[in-house]
Amino acid sequence: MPLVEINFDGLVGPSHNYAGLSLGNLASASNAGEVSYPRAAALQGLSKMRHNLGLGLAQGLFTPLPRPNPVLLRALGLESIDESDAAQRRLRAAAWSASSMWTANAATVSPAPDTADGRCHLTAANLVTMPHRSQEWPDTVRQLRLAFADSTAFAVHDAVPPCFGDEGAANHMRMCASHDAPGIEIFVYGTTGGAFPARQHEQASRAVARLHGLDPERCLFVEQASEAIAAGAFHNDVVAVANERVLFTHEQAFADPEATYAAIREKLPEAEIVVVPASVVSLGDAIRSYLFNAQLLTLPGGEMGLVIPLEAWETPSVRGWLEGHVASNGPIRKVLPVDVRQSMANGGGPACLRLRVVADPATVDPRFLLDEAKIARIERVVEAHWPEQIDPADLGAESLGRAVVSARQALLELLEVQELA
Ligand code: SUG
Repeated sequence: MPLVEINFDGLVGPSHNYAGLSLGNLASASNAGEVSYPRAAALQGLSKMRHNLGLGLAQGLFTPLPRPNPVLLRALGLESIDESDAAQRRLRAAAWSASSMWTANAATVSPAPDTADGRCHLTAANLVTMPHRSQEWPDTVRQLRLAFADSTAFAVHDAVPPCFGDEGAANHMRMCASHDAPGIEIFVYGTTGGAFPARQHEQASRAVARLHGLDPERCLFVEQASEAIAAGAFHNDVVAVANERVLFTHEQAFADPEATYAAIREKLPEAEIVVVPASVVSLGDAIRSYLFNAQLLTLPGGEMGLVIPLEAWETPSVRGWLEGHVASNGPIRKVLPVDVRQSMANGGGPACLRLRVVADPATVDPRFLLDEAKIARIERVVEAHWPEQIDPADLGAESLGRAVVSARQALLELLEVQELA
């Protein structure tokens, strides 16, 4: 079986809530304190998975991580907390976060054709910039080692040391003639100093490239525009997305756009770079609507489709640009809006919800791969066990904690992945 792109979506966990934990993520900040709907959120995610499977694409799933996280609470001395202390309540909320749903931040992936040893390499992301995300990687790496246990096909690395922040695939793009051909890998880092933290450190990107055995001649290290970070693009995948020979980007994504495009064209002459000008879609509209946090996918017929959030379709400047692009015969031939509003309200669009792995599906543990029937069975578990709603003020309630733990347990049983319990 040839190498294909498999999208591994993170299932929205039963503790999904809006605690406003992500500085620099405008959606998370503006929805802080709102009531969330974990059951509806997980069903929205599953219906995106079914949608993409229905396009004829390979689809996988990662399970939510253990929440509330007893390891974090114990390590912080917060097994019981002082309810009058806002800082303690915030740390407790971190231990309840369902943020592992955004699997674009789970790891950086270099497929086999790019690496020195001909295996697909994955490095879990340390996510150190945000406390609620920094707890993810040890559990993520366990899951990656289970899903990609075939060591003839995969190498799974621990996260790089926490002195250098790493946000995984959200700050990494791969371009190639076709998924199974050798590609160029583009690492996008930020520099600190603006109003909001730059989460990806250049040295983390360079470490990942070395660990994966990439050819330095086929790597680019590119700086993200500081205006983009200041405007709320806390990850590069909020302002740019690549697929095979196409880079789809906002004009203000990179610190030096022209030099970036030239370097890409030099390394990949067939590259097609589609730039959306700020005069047509402002950086603000791009970030609010998540136009670029889209899945740019090669459909089975060979043409490309763009899976966008409904919010993008509902933004007049964005819709106008997309309609014009499709009418002008640009490389994106189909626009496919999906409803992931519950995730969007925390800053996670369709592209955040998935980790792309180019591999032969036969080498992946089948428990992590989906078909229509399995999606239907997961939906039944979600309907029966996921809380209908969570008010962030309820985080910490014992009965809610028990419900969240047993909901995840029901999923692990269904998928027969008890090793992750
Ligand atoms: O890290 N939101 C996530 C969204 C991640 C989006 N991922 C990509 N762009 N690839 C984040 O900021 C919200 C948490 C909260 O407020 O409860 C949050 O973590």
